[in-house]
Amino acid sequence: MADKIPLRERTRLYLITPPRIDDVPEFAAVLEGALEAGDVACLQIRLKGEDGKIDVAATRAVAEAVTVMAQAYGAAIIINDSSELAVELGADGVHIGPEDMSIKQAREIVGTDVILGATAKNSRHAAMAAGEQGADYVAFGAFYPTTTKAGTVPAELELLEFWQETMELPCVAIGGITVENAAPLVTAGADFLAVSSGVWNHPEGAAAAVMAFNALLDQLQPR
Ligand code: TZP
Ligand code: MG
Repeated sequence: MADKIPLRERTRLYLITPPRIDDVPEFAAVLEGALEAGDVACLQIRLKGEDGKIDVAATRAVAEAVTVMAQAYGAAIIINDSSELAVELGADGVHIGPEDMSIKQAREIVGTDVILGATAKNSRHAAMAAGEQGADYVAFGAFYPTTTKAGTVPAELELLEFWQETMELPCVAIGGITVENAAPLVTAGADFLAVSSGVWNHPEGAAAAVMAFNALLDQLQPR
């Protein structure tokens, strides 16, 4: 009997913090409940100030409150925007967009042991360039409308299909993802689903959302 073609690994959940966290201990407790509820690959700490730039103090406060706990559940901590802060905080990774710095520069700052993620929006060219410069994953989106980030561009499912069929580098789908609309992204080829409001604003709470996402991901046949 011919060997079966190995399937890619099951799609995993990639959490992004809510855009603002006023009560850090309360957030840490909600996060712990969510991590207890099912598999979460990582938490990206994405907190910006009024100017749209990283809120360093808030990012530091949340990282200090949740890193050890999240890592105990096997979830990596990824810092948005700042390679320097990711290094200073001993984070597992950093996520860089085109307005932050080049992926090459980011890799030089964080070294080889830190996960480096790159925003690729709806561009396979940007994603390939990021891969060549040393990114460990690329993020495509926004697949659905979102109020969490302004100025997103729409991305199509075909981008995930193309990437999964032709590239080794893992891809993350992002933008307005909920338990209800996630399935096509998984079957199209997303290795990770990056979700903010679909978890934190879930009507039954974040833990229920993580449980429901995992039930869905367990059941879907990856491409
Ligand atoms: N990048 C593209 S869409 C988005 C980011 C950071 C926001 C993701 O948040 P949500 O609430 O899951 O749409
Ligand atoms: Mg950024």
